[in-house]
Amino acid sequence: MKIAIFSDTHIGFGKGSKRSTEAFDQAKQAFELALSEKADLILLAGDLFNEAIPSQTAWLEMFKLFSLLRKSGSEKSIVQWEKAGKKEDFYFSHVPVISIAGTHEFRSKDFKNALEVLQQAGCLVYLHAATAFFEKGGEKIAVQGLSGVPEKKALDALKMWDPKPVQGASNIILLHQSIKEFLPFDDDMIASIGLADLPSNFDLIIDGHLHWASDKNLETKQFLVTGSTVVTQMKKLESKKPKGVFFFDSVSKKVDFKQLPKQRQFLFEKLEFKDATLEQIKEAVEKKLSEILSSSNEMPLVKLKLKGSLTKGLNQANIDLKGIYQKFGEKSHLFIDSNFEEAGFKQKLEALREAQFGKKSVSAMGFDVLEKNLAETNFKDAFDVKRVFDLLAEGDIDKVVSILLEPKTASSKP
Ligand SMILES: [Mn+2]
Repeated sequence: MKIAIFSDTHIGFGKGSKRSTEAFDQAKQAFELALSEKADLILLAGDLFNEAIPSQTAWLEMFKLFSLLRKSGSEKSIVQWEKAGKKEDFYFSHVPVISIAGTHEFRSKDFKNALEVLQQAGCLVYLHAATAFFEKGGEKIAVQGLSGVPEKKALDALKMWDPKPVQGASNIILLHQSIKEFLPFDDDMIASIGLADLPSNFDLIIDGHLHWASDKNLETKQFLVTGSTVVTQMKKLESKKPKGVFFFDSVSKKVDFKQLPKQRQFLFEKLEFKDATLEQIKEAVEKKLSEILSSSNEMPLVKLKLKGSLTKGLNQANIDLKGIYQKFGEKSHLFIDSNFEEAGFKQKLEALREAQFGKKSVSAMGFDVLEKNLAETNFKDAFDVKRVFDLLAEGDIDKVVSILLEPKTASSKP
């Protein structure tokens, strides 16, 4: 079988900005590639949507993507879903799709997530600590998936889930978590799973979440990071890897990559200064931008990182680059990130690290603050913080009170 694999389409990303159609345009190309390559099955590794509660526009775009599959049609097929002894059959009249939810779709157990809605709409089969079986031409594929969970709980969730390969099938795992080896620093809040924690003896382990693609053949496992289909985080690594779709051949076990035919170019450059004046900075920035934009595609994303030291008396707040934004803003989506050394450097570093989390919603930031404050008390996981937070956000005070009053039980299964 030929299996198309992609993830992190982030439908709804860039809402209200000049880039509002980009997530859809590039996701559409990924769906079209899966169709033109005649994939027998599509696997998605989460963050289909950019928001846990997508807007009507985002829903409309998502359904447009699935109607592309419906239009192209295929023979009728069944995907069997199985979780802890429970079974259900899902019927497809287009190429079947199996997906997990990502961190962007994560909702605590009192609420339904967007993937459950897509499943009921007949678009896909949704997995969370569950397995999906698909058979075609005498071949059987077993896909086991764990949807994205908060990073610090991820290792425990993986251990509790403990998937085992199914005999007589090609075995694939779908995850949506950070992996320690792929991050520049060690922090359990950001990644608790390392490559050694991943189960062995599967034909392929697929991970969404990290937005730059990577295909690694490890001794006992083949590990594939799908990357996103749209640039959202603007990390340096994202500028090095094109966006696209992977194809897994279940017989040869080989993975192939096909690039999206038309994708927004992303250019990332670093400029380093020593005791620089404002004029020197402006001059160097202009020169660099003229140089890289002379040979770029239409309206590329450009991120410039400025670092080093400033001349005496000049500080970061005085670096006014408005004129540069005006001059180059018509030819590019320009982002200049200046991070010069000065007093309070440590706090700056901390802020930068926080920013690494990417664009967060106000409620996600609120939740982080709450978690951090609780970590400094002797609260010790007395209740499920995310669950209580979500219920409070929805105004369900009665349920919150009953959770806070109920005696603590063993932590629930993923
Ligand atoms: Mn993502």
